[in-house]
Amino acid sequence: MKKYILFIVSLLVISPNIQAASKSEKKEYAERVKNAFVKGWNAYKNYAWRMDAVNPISQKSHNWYEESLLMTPVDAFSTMCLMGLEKEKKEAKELIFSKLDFDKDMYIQQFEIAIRLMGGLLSAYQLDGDSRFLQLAQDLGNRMLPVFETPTGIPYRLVNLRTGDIKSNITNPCEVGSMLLEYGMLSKLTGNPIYYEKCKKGVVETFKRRGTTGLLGSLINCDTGEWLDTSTHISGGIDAFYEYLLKGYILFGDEDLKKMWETAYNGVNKYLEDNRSDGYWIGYADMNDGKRTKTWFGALDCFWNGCLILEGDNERAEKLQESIFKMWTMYGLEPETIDYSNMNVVNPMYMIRPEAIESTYYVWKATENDKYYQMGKTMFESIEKYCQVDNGYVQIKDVRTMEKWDTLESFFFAETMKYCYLFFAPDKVFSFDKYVLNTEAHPFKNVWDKNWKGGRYKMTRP
Ligand code: DMJ
Repeated sequence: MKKYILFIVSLLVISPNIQAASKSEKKEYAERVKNAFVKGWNAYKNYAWRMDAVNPISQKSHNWYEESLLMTPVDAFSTMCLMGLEKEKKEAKELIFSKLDFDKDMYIQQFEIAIRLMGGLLSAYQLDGDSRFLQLAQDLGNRMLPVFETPTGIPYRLVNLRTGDIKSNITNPCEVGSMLLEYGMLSKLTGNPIYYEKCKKGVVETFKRRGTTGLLGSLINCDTGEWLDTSTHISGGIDAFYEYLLKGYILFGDEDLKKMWETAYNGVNKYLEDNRSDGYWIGYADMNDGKRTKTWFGALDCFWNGCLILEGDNERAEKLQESIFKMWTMYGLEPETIDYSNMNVVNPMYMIRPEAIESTYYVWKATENDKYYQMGKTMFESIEKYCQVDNGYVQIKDVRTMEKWDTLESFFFAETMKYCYLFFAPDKVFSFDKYVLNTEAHPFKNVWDKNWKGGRYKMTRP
């Protein structure tokens, strides 16, 4: 009894210190993440100002297309808002409002521009309040709408921003549906339903053509609606189609999306998950017979854990998180793709992608288990260690050698740094009760429904 009382007393004495230590640690790490973000931003400012993206080592820059669309500043802005970086916000805003112009005679990839630019502008409007962000988003939305004018309603991949001409009629589910959140937000915030309606039609038409597994293939012809590749998986090319069914339901309350999500979720659990003695993974199969075709898993696939958590499936998410962390720690940074049957590297690069960190963040928030907070810390530390150069951050060509790759994607600012920051940020900065994160981690808020119950679908805590 005496021992027990001593134990309780010691806990009472120790726990305020633990509390205080973790508070000061969080403060310190929050500052470190902000500094990392600013270091990357300074590289953009010094070597790539007015361009799309920076190459920090060679001190050069590049654009995605013939002319710049200010990819980095637009993608970075919502993170600046969450981090409270007033100086950087001012710099980005001045640049965006003086230089961003979508009246350009060039073809752009509609889906990438929607998630990064339209998503970034809509979120900037909600976080900052300046209506010029919304005007820019609407101008962009109007210029991209012609992609939906196809025989099936399944959008083409490319659109000319000035002429509205469209091309590239072979597409994948991701480029069909992974802008439903952005077009939906544009409809809600402008009061014009056309954006959501057009985009949803493409989603429904594609989903109607799903295989007997309930899942989608990898390549589809927009004119005929025929599949050209029936390989199904949750990786790049399909991934955010499913993510947006669930998040679209959470944000807009559209029951059609919920039904489609549930079909896809059941299909993944039945045909793609691989519950092995050496770990839980999600692989590839054929969309019609459900037969396993590949035992590959990669950096992009980690997004699935956010969906599992929002679905309330903590059990699967925690199992997948173990595998994700195993993949991350094999070399110190995750490879782009591995074969989980033998843990061989299929694609060795690390593009400074966010999905593994995003997954860890969702699992940590849902379970409140400190081990996931520790994983988040490890992931940030490895980016600091391997991706940092004197004047910024870069990607990695091969995680086995850590050879650097002199380029920095805009999602470093939009996502990778944002998820790192959220582990350490004060609670008031972000909450799933307030926001749904688009696939580029831009926070979207439901401001049209007073009864909205928050960003959670079922997210459960133990
Ligand atoms: C981002 O542009 C988005 O997260 C997208 O959904 C997938 N690819 C990158 C990050 O890896």
